[in-house]
Amino acid sequence: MPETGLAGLAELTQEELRARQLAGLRQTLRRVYANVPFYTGRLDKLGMVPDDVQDLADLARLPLTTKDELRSTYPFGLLAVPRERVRRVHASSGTSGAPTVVAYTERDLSTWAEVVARSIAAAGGRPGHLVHVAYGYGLFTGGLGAHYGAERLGCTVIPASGGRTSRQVQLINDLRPEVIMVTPTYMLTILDEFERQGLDPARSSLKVGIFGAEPWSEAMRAEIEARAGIDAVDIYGLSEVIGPGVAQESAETKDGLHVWEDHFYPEIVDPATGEPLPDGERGELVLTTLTKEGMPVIRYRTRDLTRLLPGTAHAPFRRMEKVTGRSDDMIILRGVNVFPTQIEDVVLRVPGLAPHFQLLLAREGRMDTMTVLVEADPGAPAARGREAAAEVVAAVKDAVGVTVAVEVTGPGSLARSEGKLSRVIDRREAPQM
Ligand code: DLL
Repeated sequence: MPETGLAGLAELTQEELRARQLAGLRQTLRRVYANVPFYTGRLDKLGMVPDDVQDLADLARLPLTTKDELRSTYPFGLLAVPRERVRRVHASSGTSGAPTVVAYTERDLSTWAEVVARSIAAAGGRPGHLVHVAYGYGLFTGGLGAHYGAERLGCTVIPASGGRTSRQVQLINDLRPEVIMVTPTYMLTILDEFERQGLDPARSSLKVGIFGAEPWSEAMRAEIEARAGIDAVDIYGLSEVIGPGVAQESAETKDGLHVWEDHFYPEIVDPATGEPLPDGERGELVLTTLTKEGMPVIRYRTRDLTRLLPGTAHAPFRRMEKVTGRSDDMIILRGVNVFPTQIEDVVLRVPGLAPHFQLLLAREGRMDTMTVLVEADPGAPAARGREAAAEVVAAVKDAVGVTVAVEVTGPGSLARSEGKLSRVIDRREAPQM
């Protein structure tokens, strides 16, 4: 692990880490019990006080917290400090209903910058590097989160934000950044723009891409690495917990993301029952903040599906496997669970297709159908389309176990991402009651 931002942490023993986590947990529980009626009520109902938590395993006695519960306290119901101590708010990217506002004290902003600085260092960024931030700036945590982390590491930040893709390419060419931080699907849009301008992105100054905010497959990693000539690594996070920088993959190993466990305590639970699962088993990630002041969360259900793996020789922090998808993104197609990343993994491996696709869900009679709309690669002969479509049908049947229709569309016909991309178009009506 690089020295910056991780000073002393690589040598931390498991015992020291667990002791630190327990101290952080107990302090967090005392803080929320004293200041947040929502949590006071929950502990009272269980007949518990914070000091009853004597061990990290006792955390599992507390109830899980859901997004709806955060919504129900909108906007400031979960603050554990007076509003005047809040230095900044962000809001999570809710698709419907009231958004959830999250709040940071001065110290929370500093913690956040620290975990993002660590993340950039683990990805291969170094002080003095130029970092091009093309995550959106604003209420979304991506832009400002990446920005202050890069500054904390001692990098020079290009705060490009999302959109205006031709200008993104110009900035990269002129300012020559080593690092780019952006969603993987917007990176594809930027790569297309390079090529549209007759430039080879593999010859750009970029060496590392730090991609997150949406699920992406190993095939997407291979596609981006080959076209951009960079190392593509995964950064994970969510607004409710802090933003980007909850977990980060190392550029050296690219084998799962180290959870910065001294600040965020991970558990995996069975998504159906909420019961804790042992490390190594797949389920839903649940996170508890250990050091946050403004809006700590206790056992927050992320809906993200993954599993926990042991730390490595580089760091004691457990790793989480690349997130395959959210439980709420899972499509149930004629009884088979399908994640958009599984389709991505197939589509990106079939020659003659561009890495741009959408999933169209419809209902014919009582049967749900899925059509994969995928663009032809502009360099492929027109006749290739039919063959490629048949190959996708066969590979999806083989890998996922379900039959889909595939329609190969013309280059440039599908919407491009400028941030988080929504791949699914759902034309099924609500089921008849
Ligand atoms: O997306 C924070 C972020 C910004 C992370 C930039 C990484 C980079 P939200 O808008 O609250 O926050 O969305 C959080 O996005 O629960 C996951 O479902 C998804 N997500 C975030 N990172 C990844 C990732 C930001 N690396 C939600 N892989 C999370 C898969 C991810 N999904």
